[in-house]
Amino acid sequence: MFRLDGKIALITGASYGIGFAIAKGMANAGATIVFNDIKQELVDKGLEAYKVEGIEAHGYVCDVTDEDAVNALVAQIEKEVGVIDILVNNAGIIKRIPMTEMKASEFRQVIDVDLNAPFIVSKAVIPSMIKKGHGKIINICSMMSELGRETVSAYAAAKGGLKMLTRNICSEYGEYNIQCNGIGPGYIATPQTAPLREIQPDGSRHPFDKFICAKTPAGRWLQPDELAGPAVFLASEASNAVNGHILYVDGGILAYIGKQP
Ligand code: NAP
Ligand code: GCO
Repeated sequence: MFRLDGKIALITGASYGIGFAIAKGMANAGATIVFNDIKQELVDKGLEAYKVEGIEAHGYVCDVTDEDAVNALVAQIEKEVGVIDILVNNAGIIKRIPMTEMKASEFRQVIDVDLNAPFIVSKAVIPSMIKKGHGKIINICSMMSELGRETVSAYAAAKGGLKMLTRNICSEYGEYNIQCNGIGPGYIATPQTAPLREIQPDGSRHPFDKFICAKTPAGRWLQPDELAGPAVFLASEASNAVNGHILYVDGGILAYIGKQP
């Protein structure tokens, strides 16, 4: 029941990072992998990286915030690959700026990629999922779907909204055998969090690196590949009765007060 053979999975923003790791896991479970990125050079790099893993992926250039481009992408995928069975709304950005110093345009940009785009892409794939009689949508949420912290106001607002968009897609389309769930990763070692792990000029660890390790019961950053199993579960028949759920894959951060300094 955990296999994805015969299923077509679109993972947005999956040339590298969490999307790439989730795509690898889904490919190993039998899915056909389709991904997009904003730049052709990144799509090409991604195709190479999938090939190294023995995965013949399908890559497309598409900005997920552009509704016309997304609708054209889904039509092209349906023509060239087939109807999308599994959608992972993974593409995302973050801007770490104190709120009172953040421009409204910067706030809007984060909301556009992290919240508006999952709406746009989900809206584009749901009609064919309804026709096909099933579908799986997985939204990549965050610790910031539940918690705030300094400098990430736009990101937290977007990821909090994404949690409720997940629940609303579940509510509105569950009757068509479409399950929409979220994955809430903890702190994962990817390019997006690299600035939080930079070695300081004096050779010491970044204060945030030490902070996160104290907040994670296992005392470490998580790896992208640790998200693959939960994603395969939510993409498979094994989760057909799971809907509107945010599965936190955080190593226990949300359960833990943190190690005493
Ligand atoms: P990442 O390394 O920054 O990768 C993000 C990917 O999304 C990149 O391939 C990026 O492409 C793509 N992307 C950004 N804007 C796009 C757009 N408008 N259209 C298409 N693709 C776009 O991030 P990550 O750490 O893998 O995170 C992936 C997802 O997990 C994000 O939604 C993030 O918020 C979430 N998340 C991350 C963590 C973590 O600790 N890393 C934890 C919780 C949740 P470009 O390179 O061209 O920009
Ligand atoms: C940050 C980090 C986090 C992670 C992730 C945690 O600046 O706090 O980037 O937001 O990306 O979302 O779940």
